[in-house]
Amino acid sequence: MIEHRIWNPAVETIPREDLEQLQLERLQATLNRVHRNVRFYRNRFEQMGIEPGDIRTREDLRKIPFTTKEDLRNNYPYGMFAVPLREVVRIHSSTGTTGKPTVVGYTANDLDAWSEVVARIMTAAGVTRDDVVQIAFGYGLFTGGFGLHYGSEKIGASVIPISSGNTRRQLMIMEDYRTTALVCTPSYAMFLTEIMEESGIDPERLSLRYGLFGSEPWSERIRGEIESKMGIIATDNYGLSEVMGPGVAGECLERSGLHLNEDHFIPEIIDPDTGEALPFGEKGELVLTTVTREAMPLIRYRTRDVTRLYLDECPCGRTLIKMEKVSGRTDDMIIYKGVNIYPSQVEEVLFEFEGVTPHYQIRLSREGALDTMEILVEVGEGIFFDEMKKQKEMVEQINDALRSSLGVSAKVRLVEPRTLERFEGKARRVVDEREI
Ligand code: DLL
Repeated sequence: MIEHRIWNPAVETIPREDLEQLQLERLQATLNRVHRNVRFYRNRFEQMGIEPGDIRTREDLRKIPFTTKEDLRNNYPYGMFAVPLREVVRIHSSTGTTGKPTVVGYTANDLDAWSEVVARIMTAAGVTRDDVVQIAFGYGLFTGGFGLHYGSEKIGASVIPISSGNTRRQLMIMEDYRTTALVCTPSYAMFLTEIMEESGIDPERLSLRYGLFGSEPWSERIRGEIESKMGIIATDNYGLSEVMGPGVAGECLERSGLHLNEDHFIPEIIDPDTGEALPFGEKGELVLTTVTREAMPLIRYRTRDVTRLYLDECPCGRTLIKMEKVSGRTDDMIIYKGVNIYPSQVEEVLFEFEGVTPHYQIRLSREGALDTMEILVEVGEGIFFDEMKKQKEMVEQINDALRSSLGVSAKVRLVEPRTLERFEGKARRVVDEREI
């Protein structure tokens, strides 16, 4: 029997009707606030001929156009703020790879709300005040470190704010300080397990019980590996800087979907191509509206993350809606010879093969007018030292499997154990060298 704990039962087990009422009230207040204080939204409402009072139901919300990352960039740095800067007590920024980053502001109340939602996901994942939590997310403009930090302190756990990197030191501290809960990206957890193996650290020597991983997509296979190599229960948690940071949703110990903190965020699922709402339960792009934020409320923000929402009777007792593990981002989609491919689809095919490690890289390049896709696959020692003939057979089998599942062929190359790059933060699986 799993023992489930709930941080804020009044909200997390709220009857759905009451929740919907609460959401609508908070939505009204948010719409009034942005209408009054954010020029971007006021202009939008005027263009559409909408007053905040016209939005009375969840369906009405669909009348309001989406907010996109582009909108945030156009209003760089503080144009989306709904309060004067003197009310803002913290500033974070999203990890933009191109162009200007997006700026995110928090009032003192926003920081309280943030700690509250993170306290919920941590409790759902098994952490209590008796735990020693090692936070190996970067501390800085990235929301991972600070977000998890204040949530952990709120529940009264002993927090080790070690930040990311310096892997051997992480392991020494993990052992000596008797860390019971590890918080980082799944990629970094994988890397830690490798260094554990290399340095002969037996998980039995550690006190670890829980791992809370997020900030990037990860498959069930990776979950299985981390759990068995570290001897822990690994849960997934989700969030994004633009709408707050970590704490938007998190798995309970059932590990069957992430409970979304709906009293703070209203989720919708849309067709990423048409922007139309999809029928409940279908997979598409997640759109979030914040209903409690003061400094930077966002209405119908397009996350670009692909998932599905559903309601079930979770044995943990939470009534909050569930979100399936995010499988990837719409903008991670590779268009190769006219075919749309997600890295997670490639991963699924690769992981079917025994001897393939969870490390791979997809490289796209252009030779003349021709696009080429090469997939580097790191294999275990057993395979690598096999005779050439066996390796060739494996390459052919992977090629066939990729062709039948994706409809395109790629050049597969097996590479030696521990040769592909490892990551302390989010992994980068695709290297696209084609000129656009
Ligand atoms: O990654 C916030 C965060 C920190 C979440 C720590 C969880 C733990 P950004 O850097 O703005 O913020 O990146 C947000 O990361 O839109 C997703 O594409 C991806 N992402 C975050 N969590 C997950 C997850 C933080 N559990 C972007 N599964 C999001 C899959 C995730 N993708």
